[in-house]
Amino acid sequence: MKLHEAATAPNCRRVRIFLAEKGIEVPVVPVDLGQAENRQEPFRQKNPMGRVPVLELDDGTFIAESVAICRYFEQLQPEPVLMGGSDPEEAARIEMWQRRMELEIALPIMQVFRNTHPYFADRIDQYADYGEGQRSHATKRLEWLDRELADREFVAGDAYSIADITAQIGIDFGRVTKFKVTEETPNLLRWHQAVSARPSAKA
Ligand SMILES: N[C@@H](CCC(=O)N[C@@H](CS)C(=O)NCC(=O)O)C(=O)O
Repeated sequence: MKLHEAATAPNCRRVRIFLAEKGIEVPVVPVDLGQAENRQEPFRQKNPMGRVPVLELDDGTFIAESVAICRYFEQLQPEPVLMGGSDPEEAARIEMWQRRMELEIALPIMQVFRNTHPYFADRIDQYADYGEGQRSHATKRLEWLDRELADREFVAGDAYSIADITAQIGIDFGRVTKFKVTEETPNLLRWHQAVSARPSAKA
């Protein structure tokens, strides 16, 4: 098994944190995003979308999409539970918050980068207005998440889960485009300090 990934990419970090929390080690194959290795053959045979991360299984199967890769490892090694165990209510609640963190926090922050940062200028069609709109959307959603975190320790409840990892990798990636968690959102700050203090945050 091998993980094709890039050190600076937030979706790759999501998988690395997930694996660190599970205590699973997987050999890594670095993909050079700077040289656009992911957008060319032979990488496109692994993932026609040209994106990292991609998990390569020993039988030659390729699994793309960071959450799908996390799901693979959750099934392979259920403990510690990060995506909900056999209890339907718990699994649905974690899925609900995972999707909210993906769609409302991480994705808008990544869209700010993709649409406004010079890194992507030669790689994709950029829409600066859309990027700035996503900044304002993400800022409002971070304020919403702050309110949500007023009465619970973690994003999906009392236990750490993939929803925390998704919010963490999105927010941390936001540093590149000047997002910062401050005292203005004290519950978010408390949560961010807690997840950042976990050993997995170094992944
Ligand atoms: N939905 C995909 C998104 C993958 C993705 O956007 N990967 C980024 C890195 S975080 C990438 O490959 N960017 C390079 C590019 O678009 O050229 C996932 O969760 O894995």
